[in-house]
Amino acid sequence: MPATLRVALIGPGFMGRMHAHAWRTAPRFFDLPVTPELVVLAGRDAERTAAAAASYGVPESTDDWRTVIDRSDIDVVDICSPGDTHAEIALAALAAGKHVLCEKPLANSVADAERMVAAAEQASSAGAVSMCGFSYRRTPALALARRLVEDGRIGRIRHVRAQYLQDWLSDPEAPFTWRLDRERAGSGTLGDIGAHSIDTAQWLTGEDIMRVSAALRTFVPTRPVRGESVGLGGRAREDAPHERVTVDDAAAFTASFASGALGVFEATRMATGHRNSNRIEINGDRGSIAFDFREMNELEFYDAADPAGEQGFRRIQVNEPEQPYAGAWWPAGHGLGYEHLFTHQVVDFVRAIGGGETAAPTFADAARVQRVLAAVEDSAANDSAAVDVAPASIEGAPA
Ligand code: SOE
Repeated sequence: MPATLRVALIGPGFMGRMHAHAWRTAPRFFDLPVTPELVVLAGRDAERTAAAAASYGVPESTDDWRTVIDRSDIDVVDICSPGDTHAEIALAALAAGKHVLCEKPLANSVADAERMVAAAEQASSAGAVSMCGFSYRRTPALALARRLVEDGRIGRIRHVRAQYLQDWLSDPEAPFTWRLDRERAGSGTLGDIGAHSIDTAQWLTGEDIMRVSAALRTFVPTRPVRGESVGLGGRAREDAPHERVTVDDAAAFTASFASGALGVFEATRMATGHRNSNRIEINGDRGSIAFDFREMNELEFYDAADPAGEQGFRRIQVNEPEQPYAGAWWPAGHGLGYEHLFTHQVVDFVRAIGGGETAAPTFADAARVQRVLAAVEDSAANDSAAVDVAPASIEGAPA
């Protein structure tokens, strides 16, 4: 194992900035088997990418991601660009023997996701590690929830209730972005944030979603294009040209898990007042867990074995050294934030590369989320008819 792990970051936007922060921070707080080093940032626009690289502390930049794949001094390709680029970049990087961290959702289609699974399987025999960035798995409170569920503390699972609520599109004059273009984003709210809920639910319960019945809505069918036409405060001028929204603004679906547990899921960017409320509650026959990202340092836990007269949800503050990730940070009770999830993600990824632990979610896990997304879209297009989640067609097969 070399002393450093040289990283190429693709995508200079919000996620690229977040990942850059994580790559820089991880070795300063956690013991890692190898030290990551950010080498180059790739983006479509040379000037913007160079400015982002300077601001994020990345020494080099390029407007052609292909050049980083060809470089023998790059060990890791970290993909933070829009969904329509994931498959092409990941396949090229894996073929070149790089380790790949890819933002969620894994791809824009099940077919692409499964090609990525096959490529990751093949590359893994040559030592390449791949992982999908479902970052909420790295919230200490959710990692603790998983431990409790795995240890049987809530017993047999009956209900999963997941809501991911945002409101940044509730204003009909909020400008068009690539996230509203099906070609680039694959789907809308469903794939962007609903995918997080699906992954979290399957991971926490250890169960697959087998069947869904869904409805999708696009409440605002066109939006003003960004730029000149958008005036002060980010609102459109009256004469602004509009672009058609080709994805969902909101998704709602019920789900059956493998054991027969019932799920109710809701994802929206139209829930006024909710900037980023990512909630999940799971009820088992021995207890419950409940989490809301707005209180990300806390987990609610109900234990039906508590003595009569003392029962009730207890609020566990997840900043103790005994709890996942927390010991590497501040003294107990001092709290963590959104950016810590990404630092933890880098830690787990680098440890997997160092040979210690499995890199999860694997591309196969993420492809399973993709198949649930496809089933939801299928059901919504068929008047909410129940749709079975398709089994993997090529999971684990060579490319
Ligand atoms: C969308 O607004 C977004 O940035 C998602 O893309 C992220 O995955 C989520 O963590 C926060 O919201």
